[in-house]
Amino acid sequence: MHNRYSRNRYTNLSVGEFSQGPAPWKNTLTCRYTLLSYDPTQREEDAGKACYIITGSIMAITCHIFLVLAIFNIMLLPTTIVATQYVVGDNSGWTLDFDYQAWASTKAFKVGDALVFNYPKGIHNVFIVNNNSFANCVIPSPSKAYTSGHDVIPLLAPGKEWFICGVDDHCSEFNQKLAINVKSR
Ligand SMILES: [Cu+2]
Repeated sequence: MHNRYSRNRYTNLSVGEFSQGPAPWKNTLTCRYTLLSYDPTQREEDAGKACYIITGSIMAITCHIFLVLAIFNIMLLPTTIVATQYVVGDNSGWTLDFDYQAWASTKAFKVGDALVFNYPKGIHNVFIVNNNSFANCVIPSPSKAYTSGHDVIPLLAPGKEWFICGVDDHCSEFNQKLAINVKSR
């Protein structure tokens, strides 16, 4: 704020928005001519003083609104972008003979969420596959496997996502596969 009525109160704020906004002298000039055209007997000097006060008040109120909005935004932010990490199979983790479709049916996956596959490293792995590979348990190239035992896979786009274990016949014989539907936020 460059306005002399608000400068003292807002100089200490370091928030960027507060140093911007319309030039106060423009508001004041417009205000002065408006006042003079309503009351031609009013002296230019008095109109100017009145307008400095009016413009100053408007700017001060605007600053307050910006400040309140900024604080409100900061408070709101964590609730609007919060993402959920879903531990696949909960305490059972990523394992054999678990009904992952039943598990998934109770969840509402959204873009920005993530799946966490927990399993003993070396015993299982995770592949992101397409619909056909999911249905027929087609194992992709080993280089595409997640193998850490604690694989956090972000859900980046809305739509269907398919996951299978690529170890031995875990997918085909032990149903170690998961299909989910990701909704946009
Ligand atoms: Cu497995």
